[in-house]
Amino acid sequence: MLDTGAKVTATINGSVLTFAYSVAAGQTSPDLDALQLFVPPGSTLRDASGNDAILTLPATKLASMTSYIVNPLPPTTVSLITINTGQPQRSRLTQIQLQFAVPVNTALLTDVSVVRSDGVTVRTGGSSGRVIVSPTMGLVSSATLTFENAFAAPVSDGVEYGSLSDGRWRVVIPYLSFVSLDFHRLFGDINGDATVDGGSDFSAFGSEFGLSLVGSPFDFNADGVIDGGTDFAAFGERFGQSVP
Ligand SMILES: [Ca+2]
Ligand SMILES: [Ca+2]
Repeated sequence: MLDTGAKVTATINGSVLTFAYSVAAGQTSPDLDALQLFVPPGSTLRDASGNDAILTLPATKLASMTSYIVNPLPPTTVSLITINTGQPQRSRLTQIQLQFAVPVNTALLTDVSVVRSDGVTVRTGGSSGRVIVSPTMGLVSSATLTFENAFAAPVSDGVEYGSLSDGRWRVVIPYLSFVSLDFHRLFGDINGDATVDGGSDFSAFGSEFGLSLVGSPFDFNADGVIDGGTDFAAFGERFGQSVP
């Protein structure tokens, strides 16, 4: 099994195993690698003394010995980035959608990072804040990024209750040669002008205060209620402030 998703069949000639790999449509790899060796069920592979073949991959991997690039994606692959499904609010930043100019195998999007201007990084497989790419596999024309913390922790430097934390961020995907423009998150900023102000933001908060609302941008701790303890306190802390 290769990292393009291809399964390669070996042919045996005496003591030599030969693998032939033909690139199929949609297969890409920034550095071709072998992920797994296996013998099909019902088959055996033994040496002349009857010992089963060792099916662990050598420590020196294919990718570290060679640099075969399969169908490199153009740097223009990401054609559009949409934050919060296009809503202006940056009070809770819970979703980023990427559109692709050519189909992308999302199983290969293992290096997606969202990086804050001070260096805090939320990444796929991160040990603290994590990016979740959806769908997890398949050739697609768009993918959605959401955020969580390792071990189901509610808060980390980068992710608070499913939203990126306050600050200026950018999406970085080396595999697609992509770095986005900056965008911000500031809890309380309902009109997306990077300030929590008395006009639109405060009056919008007031109109939801005390209500039970699923997915409200004013629900700081995402518990379904806009309350005085957590949510209003978080709003008050930021009142009059701007994203640097
Ligand atoms: Ca505002
Ligand atoms: Ca709440």
